[in-house]
Amino acid sequence: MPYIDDCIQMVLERNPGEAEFHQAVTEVLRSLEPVIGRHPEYEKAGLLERLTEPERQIVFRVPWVDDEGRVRVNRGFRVQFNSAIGPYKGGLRFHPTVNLGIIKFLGFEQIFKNSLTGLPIGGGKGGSDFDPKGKSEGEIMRFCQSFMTELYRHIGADNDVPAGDIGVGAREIGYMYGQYKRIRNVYEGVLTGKGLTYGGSLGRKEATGYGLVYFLDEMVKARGRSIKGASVVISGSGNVAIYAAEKAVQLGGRVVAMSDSNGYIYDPEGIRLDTVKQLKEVERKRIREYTAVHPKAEYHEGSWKIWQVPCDIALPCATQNELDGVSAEALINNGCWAVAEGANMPSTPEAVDLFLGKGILFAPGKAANAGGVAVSALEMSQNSMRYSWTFEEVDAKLKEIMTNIYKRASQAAKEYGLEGNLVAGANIAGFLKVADAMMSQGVV
Ligand code: NDP
Ligand code: 2IT
Repeated sequence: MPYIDDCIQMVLERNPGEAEFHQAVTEVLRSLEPVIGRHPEYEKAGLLERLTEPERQIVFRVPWVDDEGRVRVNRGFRVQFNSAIGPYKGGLRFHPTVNLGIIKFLGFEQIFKNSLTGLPIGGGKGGSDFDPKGKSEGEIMRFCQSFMTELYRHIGADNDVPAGDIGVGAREIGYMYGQYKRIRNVYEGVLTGKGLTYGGSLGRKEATGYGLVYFLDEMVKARGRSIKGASVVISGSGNVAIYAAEKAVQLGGRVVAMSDSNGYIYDPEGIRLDTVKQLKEVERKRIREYTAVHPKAEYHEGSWKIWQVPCDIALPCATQNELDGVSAEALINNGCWAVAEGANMPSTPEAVDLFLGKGILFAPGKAANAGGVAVSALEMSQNSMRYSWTFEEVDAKLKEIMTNIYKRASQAAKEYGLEGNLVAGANIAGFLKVADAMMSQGVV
């Protein structure tokens, strides 16, 4: 379709060198062809040109002093991508691979994900190329304070509400929240994923992983299958991976492998999550240490090799493009029948094509990992009300939201003649709400 081809071409030319952003935009725009076919008015309104250009991009210097007294300089980012349906909302990522293209891909995905939740949140993302690994508590705190000393002027409870992502958890959110409050002298829900003593929501820590498995459960049930008795491989051992594993086990699955960026552990009897939590959440150690506690388990170098472990269900929960065509083939040949993405864009386009082509049940990240941002939106609601819900109340809402996302995505796929294709369904369903809001609000 010429309009879509032209828009993709324009994005590639205007954003040179931003491979992940190109990848995310190309996937979404291609899947919108049937929608644009039915809505010629979108072209006249320049809707896709506006949707692919962030409303605002902020890049800033983050100077801080390390424990040796040396001055270090990192780069900070906040991309406020789309506010058609609500204040910008999306995480902050601290990882050495962060650059503007990565933040733009994540911010772009966030628009559709947030729309799918049914809650009033726009799309944004931010972060820094700061590497938290090997830094002292003091260095982490000083970095977070410096980061917020610039970011505070661009965000606010009704304007832009960041949260965590890779390398940003409750500890970093706490330091950033403290600094925001100190500078602005207001006590407001400007960040989500906060600690429970200062405005955090019960269930936020678990939300992305639990939500992923609630979505997976809906998807497999619709095909008459079950998580019960299934072997599950989960990449990563961070926030998303740990709570995906916990919920998968609660629903009768057996998690046999988990990883970090160095390698993976394999425990055919089922990975002991209490050990993983202790190693990762408390001691901040490498996953290989697991075998010191459980000598019968194996450790293998090379995180990507985790996809060679035979399993029924694969849950990529580490990072973008961690599962390529070769890994997808290995999974399929070993009998894997369902894949649900906890990470953002973990499967390469080749891998996605293979899964869809071979009839593997496939849940794309922007639908399946939306539970985290959904509970973030519930945290915003609780902060506005100055009230908090119980864990059970939040969990029940999360489950309902994930079920509704599954319904929306599968319904949209069906409506546009792509039954069973949740990639297209999620993109279309997420897009339609944002498109309608943008059309109503005029050329802005
Ligand atoms: P964490 O920082 O808690 O954990 C990240 C995990 O992924 C770690 O085990 C890390 O290993 C591994 N990892 C990171 N980068 C790489 C890499 N380049 N190669 C291999 N492994 C890597 O982050 P989260 O669990 O919060 O985030 C994981 C994914 O989920 C990300 O894609 C994020 O965008 C997405 N996501 C997160 C949400 C949330 O609420 N937190 C919500 C929705 C999506 P190591 O320790 O070795 O770096
Ligand atoms: O990718 C994501 O959805 C997140 N990192 C969570 C964002 C949020 O605002 O909770």
